[in-house]
Amino acid sequence: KFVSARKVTVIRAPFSGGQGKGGVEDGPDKMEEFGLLRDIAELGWTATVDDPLAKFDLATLKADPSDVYGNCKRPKMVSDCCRLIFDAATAAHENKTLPVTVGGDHSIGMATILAFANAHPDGGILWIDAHADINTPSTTPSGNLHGCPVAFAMGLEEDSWPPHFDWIKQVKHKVRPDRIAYIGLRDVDPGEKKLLKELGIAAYSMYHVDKYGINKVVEMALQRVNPSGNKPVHVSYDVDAIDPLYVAATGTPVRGGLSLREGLFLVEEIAATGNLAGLDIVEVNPALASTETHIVDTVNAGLSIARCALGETIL
Ligand code: NNH
Ligand code: MN
Ligand code: MN
Ligand code: MN
Repeated sequence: KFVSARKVTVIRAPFSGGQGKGGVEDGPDKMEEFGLLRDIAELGWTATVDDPLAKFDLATLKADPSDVYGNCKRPKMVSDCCRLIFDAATAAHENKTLPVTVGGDHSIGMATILAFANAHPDGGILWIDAHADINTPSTTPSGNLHGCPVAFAMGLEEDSWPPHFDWIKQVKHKVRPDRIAYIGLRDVDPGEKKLLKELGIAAYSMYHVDKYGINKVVEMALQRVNPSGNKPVHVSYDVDAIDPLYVAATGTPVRGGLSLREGLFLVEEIAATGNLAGLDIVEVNPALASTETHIVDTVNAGLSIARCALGETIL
């Protein structure tokens, strides 16, 4: 419908400047090593790979101590990289392909959901995460921009932004608060709670998953962001939404998360609507594993998310 002829654009985002830990930049390599492109082809999709950050020396950029603004860490690096990912995702939407952006940390979500909203102003976004990632430069407790992408894509509290992000102010269609819903939340900062309430954003935490079950939660979330049921949907999937039992190799694990099946079910359910028009898989950090099994489990969970999104079913 929104994607023609089963075409995927894999956007590589080996980016770690949105947070302090090393290793998350190896996410795309590991996902490819474990068979991402093979899996995509086996499901009958044709993939083109885009590597918008290839021209940057990311390690040197990350090490630049002058790239700070107030409490925000690496605003120039995050902005420059996000701008290229925004362009890559925008091109993917224009070409009617399905952008599958592989991180990297979640700061790149500001680029992918902004590109999606700008290309599909009536589309809906599901943010699957233990965290709400809606801190602004004035509320962020850490200064890590991977905790802020939703706020940037919505244009919240623009006066507090580092000037590097001025380009976002020129983007015509921002993410609207009534077109995004969260699933999996269990670690939300005080400033974020306030924003979620004030803006009336649909947020389904682990409490709601326990209370209603994942099936009902997905149904309610889709009803909020895509009430007509016929608009495109973007899924921004932070693998830390899934419990660290299954996804240990990630930067900010929080216990009490989605089971692996709940985490895959929700993507299976969205795929079944035929409305999926964008996907991010982020925060796979192979360096944070304490055993080889952690790496295998985490990367395979990321691959399973991709396969379910592209229509794989058990039977
Ligand atoms: N909320 C915290 C912050 O803003 C943690 C964000 N970490 C994430 N987000 N992994 O998904 O720093
Ligand atoms: Mn599109
Ligand atoms: Mn996140
Ligand atoms: Mn998270």
